Amino acid sequence: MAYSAHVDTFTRDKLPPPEAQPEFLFDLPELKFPERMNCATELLDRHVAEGRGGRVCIQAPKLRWTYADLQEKANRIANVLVKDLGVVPGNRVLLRAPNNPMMAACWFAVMKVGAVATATMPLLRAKELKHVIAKARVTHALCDMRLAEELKLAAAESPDLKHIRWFNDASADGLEAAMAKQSAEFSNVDTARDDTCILAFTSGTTGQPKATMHFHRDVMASCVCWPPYVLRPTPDDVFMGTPPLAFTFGLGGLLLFPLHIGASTVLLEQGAPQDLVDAVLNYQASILFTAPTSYRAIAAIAGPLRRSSLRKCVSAGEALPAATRALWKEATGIEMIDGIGATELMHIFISADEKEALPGATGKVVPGYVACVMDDSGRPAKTGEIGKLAVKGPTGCRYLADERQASYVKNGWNYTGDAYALDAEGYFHYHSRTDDMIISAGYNIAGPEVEDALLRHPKVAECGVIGVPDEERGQVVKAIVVLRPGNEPTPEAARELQDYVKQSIAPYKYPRQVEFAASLPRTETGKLQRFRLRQATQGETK
Ligand code: 3UK
Repeated sequence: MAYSAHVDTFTRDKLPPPEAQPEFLFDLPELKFPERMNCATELLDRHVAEGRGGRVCIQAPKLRWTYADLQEKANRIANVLVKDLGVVPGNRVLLRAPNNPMMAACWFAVMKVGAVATATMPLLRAKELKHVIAKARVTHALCDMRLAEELKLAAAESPDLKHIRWFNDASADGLEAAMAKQSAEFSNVDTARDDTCILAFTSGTTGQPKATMHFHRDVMASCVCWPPYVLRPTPDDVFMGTPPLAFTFGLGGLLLFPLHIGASTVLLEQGAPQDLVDAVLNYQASILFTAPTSYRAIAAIAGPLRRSSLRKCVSAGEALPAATRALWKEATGIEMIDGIGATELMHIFISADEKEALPGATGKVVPGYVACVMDDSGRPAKTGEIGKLAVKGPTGCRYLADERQASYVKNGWNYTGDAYALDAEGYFHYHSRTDDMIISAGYNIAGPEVEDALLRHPKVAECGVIGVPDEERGQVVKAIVVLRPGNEPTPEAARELQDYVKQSIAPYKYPRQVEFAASLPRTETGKLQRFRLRQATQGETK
């Protein structure tokens, strides 16, 4: 067996068998990694070693850390993990905090000791945390004191989790006090490029969340594909955004990519629209990462961002409606960078920069990856034909001991579960999740297309479109609409929206049912939970 630094071999033992794994591609010269590498050395220590220790690395309210500061914190935490808590390489360390500098320092400490970071979404409750702890066989946890309650409940029922340290905690037994007693030096564990270093749980809109496994080389691969080829940041950029660090969209965009290039990042615990606008201006942020709905909400108050420091805006997590792209451009003058990524593939693999952006399309395949739209028999579909998106590249799906591996990976391809069409220019056009396609009276209708039409109506703040069972047509299109303030949810308003859709797209796609709601159910990562909209409909008495 190849070299591994893991003493605790749990993650290696739980890898899917080779034949169930996707094919990995390392054609780009930047992807020829050495056999041994530790991503913390590459992303953090390298900058200090090369004389950039004095550059700003992380900012947060009332705080500014240089690269040398972050290295010192991470080293002290690494020493606490090894010397006080007995962590050995390969152990799973749960991390739990809002996006803040200590969370980032803890993440690097886990990399440095050769352990496996298992970051959890701040909103998870004890029951969900218990599942994560059991599935990942978590032995240690570092947790922001303000999120202690649910973790304490989960820990009480999790015999494997024996050591917890709380941070952002001034008490004598808090992590900060323990750090003060430790050395600021640490020699990173010499991990193998294919030692697992993170377990990222999928948001799990249905069924139990799956744990995806990523190696040190996957972390680095995510830094050398999409960022330099599509985002093209510079060391003077200031990164900012809302996705949690526990979500690989946030981990990459707000921690890995800025550090890889020696730029700086602003970590914010609050991501409401006004917080973000204020923060962009206060910190002179130049690159923003958030989800489509958030851009839509910010657009209403984005006036001050026009001609500000902001120059690049990245949208991911769900499809970017052309209507939202247009709204943002009108408000700020900035053409957004859309990109589809997945927890299974670590980060973005189809995208277009601000110059290549094509409204309504996600973009082209990112260098390092290949992508294909497959028909039902697993052969490439014809140009323009809707099929299943399949992807291969330097990263790919490895579920930890999960039989659902076989439905994500087939014949070496990663099937993301999205219905796409590829045009003659190489642009990939998103239609819907494959299991969300609405079939009404024999027509295939993609909810997001109807949503895009509705979002163009001035009364519509947000909407979700689903198929609901119908005796005559199989399914009918139903829209759940959140109106902008000042508009009444009347039958006339519903008719107005229906007529509006009929005039902008093929009339058979119009929502035969329109329901008004005060808000829509979304995941912590900004995804619309269509299954909850469908459940709500099934619960109704007709
Ligand atoms: C959907 C999109 C259309 C799509 C993610 C960037 O979202 C991320 O990961 P998840 O595992 O979800 C993956 C699924 O989300 N999706 C994401 N982005 C887009 N659909 N256009 C988009 N731009 O269904 C995909 O299969 O939560 C995104 C980086 C890292 C990520 N983990």
